[in-house]
Amino acid sequence: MTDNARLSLHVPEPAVRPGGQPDFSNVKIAAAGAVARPAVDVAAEDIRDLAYSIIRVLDRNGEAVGPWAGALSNEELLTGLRNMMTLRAFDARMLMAQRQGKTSFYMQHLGEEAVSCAFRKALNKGDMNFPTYRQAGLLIADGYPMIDMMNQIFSNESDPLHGRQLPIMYSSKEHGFFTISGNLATQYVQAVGWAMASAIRNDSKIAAAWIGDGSTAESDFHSALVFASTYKAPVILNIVNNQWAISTFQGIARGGSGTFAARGLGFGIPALRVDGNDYLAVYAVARWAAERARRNLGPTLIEYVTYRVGAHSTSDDPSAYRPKTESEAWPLGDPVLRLKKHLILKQAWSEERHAQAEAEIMDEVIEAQRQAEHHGTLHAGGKPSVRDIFEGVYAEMPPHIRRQRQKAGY
Ligand SMILES: Cc1ncc(C[n+]2csc(CCOP(=O)(O)OP(=O)(O)O)c2C)c(N)n1
Ligand SMILES: [Mg+2]
Repeated sequence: MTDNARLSLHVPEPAVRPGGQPDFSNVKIAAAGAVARPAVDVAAEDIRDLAYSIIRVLDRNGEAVGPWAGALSNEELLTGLRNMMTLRAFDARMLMAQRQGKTSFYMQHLGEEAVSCAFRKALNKGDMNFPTYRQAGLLIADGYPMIDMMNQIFSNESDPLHGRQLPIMYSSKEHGFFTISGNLATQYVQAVGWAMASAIRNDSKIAAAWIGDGSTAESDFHSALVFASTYKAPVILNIVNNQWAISTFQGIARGGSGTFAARGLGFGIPALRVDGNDYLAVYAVARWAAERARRNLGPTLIEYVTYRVGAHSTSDDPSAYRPKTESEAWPLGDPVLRLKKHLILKQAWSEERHAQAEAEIMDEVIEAQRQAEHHGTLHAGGKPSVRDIFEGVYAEMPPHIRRQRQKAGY
């Protein structure tokens, strides 16, 4: 007979709680330029280390260094900076609009702007994103009109989705932005299925799946990886690790795995970790993965290491579960300030031009908001017709819905 241990569950705990000193000593950060850039047809097992390191291009001085640097011109970087600044200004105005009761709900991207803005650049027209609620940068960077986003947020008479979706759950086939599903992780199975369909048709279009750190605990995440790896689907599997899932810290969903990227290795999927606050690194890695998919080399898993600076949503108060100063201690800095510093160093930008651009962008956002509000907000002005509830959902309307429609008088 052996002595049995007293059993107990291991429940991971964040390093600090409100009132404590923020501590990110657990986040091991590689020096910018230190991680190799393998050929796109590399085998997953030959780049295992890339799932545990962090690919970075911008160093502390704002210089772009190493094998992942040099992929973008100054002009492209200036556009990238403008996109991120636009997303930030858009967020600030919509957060305020929610506080003013013009919409019931909003979710911002503060600190995570580089992920979606830089990623969009790696895709072509016709490729399809399956995004969550924290990738509006995909739309902004693709030139989707802000007024249409606002009309959707206000659920007004010009809402492109006619009030049938929650605020911020945008949809645009033309801009490669699949209708956002509130049920997290469904994006993964849908994206892999879409990519498989593209390959079955011998098409050239690729898909991108999006998920947050917390949502990787959903079984859909794992099912999607089985199909993606078995059939070598042309898909980019994105995990945005912003350290938090509402009030749950990333350690809960990560479990015993060293990193989220490392989850890909068990499936034989090449997996990379990238500095999510580094516009240049995000773009370089996304393009690498897109090239693999386009060359029919199969899926790539990318973990973006970033930090959710703001609240989860307008219904959340992070001071209840993390130190107030935690975002200031985040070691990877701010994506807008880092790209700005880089462009100033290259003499392609200046403090004055930045301040001027900030003012111009805010004017554009305010003007779009003025026009959107003209079409109505949550409690004022034009609304979608009740008839719209019944349209565009079923190819053939079931009898019970038809009866409801008749009862409603439409
Ligand atoms: C399947 C499912 N379970 C639970 C929720 C409720 N929920 C909404 S957001 C969220 C946290 C998600 O965190 P994460 O995946 O890290 O994404 P983040 O919000 O940090 O971008 C949860 C649990 C949901 N929307 N869908
Ligand atoms: Mg998260």
